[in-house]
Amino acid sequence: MTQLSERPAAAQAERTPNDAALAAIAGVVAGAFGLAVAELVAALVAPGSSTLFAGGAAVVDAVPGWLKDLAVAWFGTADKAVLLGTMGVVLAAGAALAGWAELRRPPLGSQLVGGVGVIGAIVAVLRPEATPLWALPSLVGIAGGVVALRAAVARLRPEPDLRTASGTVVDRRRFLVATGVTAGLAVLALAGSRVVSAGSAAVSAVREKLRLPTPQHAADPVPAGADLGLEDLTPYVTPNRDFYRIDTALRVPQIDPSSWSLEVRGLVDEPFTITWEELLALPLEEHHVTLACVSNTVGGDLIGNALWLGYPIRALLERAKPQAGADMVLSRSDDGFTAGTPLEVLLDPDRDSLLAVGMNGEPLPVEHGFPARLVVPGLYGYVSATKWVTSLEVTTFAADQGYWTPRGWSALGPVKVQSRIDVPRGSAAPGPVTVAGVAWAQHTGVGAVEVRADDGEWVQAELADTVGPDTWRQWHVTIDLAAGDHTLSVRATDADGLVQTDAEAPPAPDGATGWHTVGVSVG
Ligand SMILES: Nc1nc2c(c(=O)[nH]1)N[C@H]1C(S)=C(S)[C@@H](COP(=O)(O)O)O[C@H]1N2
Ligand SMILES: [Mo]
Repeated sequence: MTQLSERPAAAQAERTPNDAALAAIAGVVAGAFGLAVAELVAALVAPGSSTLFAGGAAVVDAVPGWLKDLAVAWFGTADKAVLLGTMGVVLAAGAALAGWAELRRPPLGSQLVGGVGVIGAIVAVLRPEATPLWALPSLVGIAGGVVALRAAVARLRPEPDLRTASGTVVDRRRFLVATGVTAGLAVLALAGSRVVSAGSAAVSAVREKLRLPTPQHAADPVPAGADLGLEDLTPYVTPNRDFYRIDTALRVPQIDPSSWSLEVRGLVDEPFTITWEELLALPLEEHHVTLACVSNTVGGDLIGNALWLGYPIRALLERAKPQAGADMVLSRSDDGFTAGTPLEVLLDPDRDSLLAVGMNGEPLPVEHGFPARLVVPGLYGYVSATKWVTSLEVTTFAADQGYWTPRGWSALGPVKVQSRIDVPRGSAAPGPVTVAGVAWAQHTGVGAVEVRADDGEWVQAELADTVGPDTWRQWHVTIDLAAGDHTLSVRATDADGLVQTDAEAPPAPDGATGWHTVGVSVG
């Protein structure tokens, strides 16, 4: 009896709110274990087939254009981290709920885990590059998650208390051990998946060792006057590490060049496939081209200028002999992304469209499309700049569309004339103030840039040199500013005389317009 008064068995047997919290924790740990198991299986099947990444990629694809814009506007290129973080929070909340449900209404928690896993399997199998095997990671993950959940929650069920023979007791110590072991196994599974998918390290190593051939046709040298070298002014050539990155790939495709090839097919008389070796043996060219993203807002930085090494897309298409009636080339990436580019643009002998393998003197960085991507002067990236490209299909705009077109973006995406003020940033001393920035109108070229303070007269800026119309141009001008707060505006005119409009338009569906303005406090 003394024992009973010390440890009332009846009270022990009751499911306290405490046990509900423990069940929720068990749910989160079991969920993490299931996802880690899925990662491990995915590392063996295909990197993209993991529940997390297939799910994330499906979310990315389902996102409408305006939401993509908003995400880029709010989080910039951290949008992927934000997406994965949000998914993590939602999944953790769901897993906690599953733990609680498994305790209160078994087997509801197991069913929840199974349901989420089945959705993961379906979504994975529906990925553009998927095979039926892609269901495996989620299915094995369900098994792992359910076993772990049931094992942990079973420990929260009252058992006969051996000490009293009559009452029951919940042994929380055994629960903690079971949960701890599951958490440990989850970490092990995750580490294992990282070891198995060390392929990414392998591809980086291959890239490091790679020596690209010298171009048959070298780029025109950058004139000394192309870069004004002003502090805070964007450099004329963007270093690779600073080059903006925009793509739908949550996991950067890892492609060993020895297994890469490009297929040219569709409405052509002579389809063919070219290997990496064959590509590098062709006469390569180097050109400076400024690449811009259609999602760039006025004054934004989703734009960069690089020296690209590659083979003319025109020559590849001519070899395949496009048929009459074709008007579009649908380029496809290893990860399923597609871009629809006018055939006419790619065949234009005056436009240096490249199947690029090099960027600023080195192989393409893995996140910029290694081993090969497209670069087309004058078009936004979403309709032209396919990274990790594996096929060019000659087709028609009537029959096919690129990735972003059904998501609210225009089928055609010529770059609009734009300009940006980089200097001054925020404040200046009274008197003559240097105002400087960049302007672009790829493939047409920039003809003039004007700046004004407040509602004053437009003042002509001096244009820096450039290698040609396919890159942006720096500009600068000195303006007298009195003490006080001022607003500086800039507008460019392209080489055809088209003046940049002040009408403000958002990025969707075919590129933002409006003048870039900055505030300066002088004093
Ligand atoms: N495979 C693939 N290629 C892609 C994309 C993508 O999502 N996937 N995005 C395009 C877009 S919208 C842009 S603006 C450019 C950006 O190229 P960068 O990341 O090298 O700057 O890549 C293009 N190529
Ligand atoms: Mo883009």
